[in-house]
Amino acid sequence: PRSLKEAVEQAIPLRRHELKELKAYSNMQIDSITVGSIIGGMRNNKSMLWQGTTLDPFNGIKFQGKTIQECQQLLPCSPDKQSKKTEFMPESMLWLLMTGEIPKKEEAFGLMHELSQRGKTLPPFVEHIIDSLPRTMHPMTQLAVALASLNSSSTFCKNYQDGVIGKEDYWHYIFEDALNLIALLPQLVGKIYSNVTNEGMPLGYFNPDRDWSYNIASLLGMTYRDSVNKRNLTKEQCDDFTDLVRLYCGIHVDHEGGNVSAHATHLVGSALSDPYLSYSAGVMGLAGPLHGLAAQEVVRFLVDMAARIDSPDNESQVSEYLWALLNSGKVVPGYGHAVLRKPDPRFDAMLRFVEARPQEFQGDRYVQLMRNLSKYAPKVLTEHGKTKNPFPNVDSASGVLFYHYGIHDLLFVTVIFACSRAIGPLTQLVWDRILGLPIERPKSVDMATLRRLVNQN
Ligand code: NMX
Ligand code: MLT
Repeated sequence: PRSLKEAVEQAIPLRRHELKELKAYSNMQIDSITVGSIIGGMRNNKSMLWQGTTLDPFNGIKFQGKTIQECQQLLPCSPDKQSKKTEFMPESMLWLLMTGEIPKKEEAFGLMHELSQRGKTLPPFVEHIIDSLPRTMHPMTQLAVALASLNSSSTFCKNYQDGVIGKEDYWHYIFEDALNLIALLPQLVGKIYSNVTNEGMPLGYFNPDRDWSYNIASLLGMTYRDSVNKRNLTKEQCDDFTDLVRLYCGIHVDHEGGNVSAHATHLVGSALSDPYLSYSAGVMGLAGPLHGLAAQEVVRFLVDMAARIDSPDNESQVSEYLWALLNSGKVVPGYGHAVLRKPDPRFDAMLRFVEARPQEFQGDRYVQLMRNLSKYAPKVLTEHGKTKNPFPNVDSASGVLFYHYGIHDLLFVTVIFACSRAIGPLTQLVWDRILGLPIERPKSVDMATLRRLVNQN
């Protein structure tokens, strides 16, 4: 079977040709910029080329034109799950985003093995750096530090500095670094998690014959091995947890280019900072409470609310809690979106995971509250009248499902988000260099200029 790199090489001529054709229209105006956009977070500006995913306000994300459900039908699952319908591997999604093609089973398995070979061992200096960080430091900060430190092993950085590569060939080295970074994530997050929760003692093992998500689950101590499975989960629950990681990491990869983590990665990469530095910047953006950190905030808020209400079914108590939160000037985490104007289809996909396991989740008060909230909160937010989108976003459901299986260190939830998010923005970074996109440098204006422009019109 073809390797991912061979498949990318086959896709290059067409994309380079398309870009060349588009360059002929460089002066054609296709959109206009409003004052509102300049002072309002550049909302709706079409100003970035992004190939892997697109986002429609009403229908949500598409991955190379495919909906989540189409991806669930088409993308290969892990080799150990062939007999049972289960979640696709994020490796298959990586292939789809990079090439625009659904991988054949053997191609996806080949990529799975390639990643596990690349990710077998964490460089000792990175282990030392993580060990030297205070255990109380936020795990997202630890991840960003560790990722940035890997810059010293960047093949792009080395070859660029040696001056031995031409612009056309940058992408080969960016590709190497991007794949190595993605491959090392299970070990990186396992190391951080064991430091934060287990005094640095490993919670599980890296298995080079298994898929990326299995290794994430294993290094979090969540696969079924009696010796390390301290949480008394059954084999089925452990397998379901691994499937949850596959689902979660499969659908959080990307959300077009404008979200903070993707945009930050792309922006920093446009200065030819290597993928480790670029994605470290993306992770730092993901660590903000209005972006990925909402995943952690949602669980904290559900746990707190559950302690203050009689039952998850008590709509008036839930509404009262929400109003108190809003009146104190806080946002309802997990609700609202800068682009979406309907419930997030990724949220629906997480709910389908719950609905497929009624016995498992029926007694979980927090999960029940999360589900009820998706009916109650839109009414309160609509009455509150500020948010343009009163519906649940992706972070509404995810953390509480990890919590259900025993990931109780809430600050850690966003780190699993960061594993997934590497896949989309790093794919784009490879394509940025294949297409030779320039350094990103938008123009800013001061208030006086803006006033002058307003008066001219
Ligand atoms: N709760 C309370 N107020 C909200 C909410 C919310 N969930 N969402 C938006 N608003 C407010 C917002 O703060 C703004 O108020 P003000 O005029 O006082 O500044 C007003 O509604 C208009 O905001 P929008 O234009 O609807 O939203 P915007 O595009 O600015 O922000 C989010 C999008 C996602 C940052 C915002 O909806 C939010 O803060 N949500 C809660 C945090 C969250 O769940 N973030 C995760 C997003 C997904 N992710 O993974 O990144
Ligand atoms: C994301 O997945 O990045 C979030 O939904 C935020 C966004 O799209 O802006």
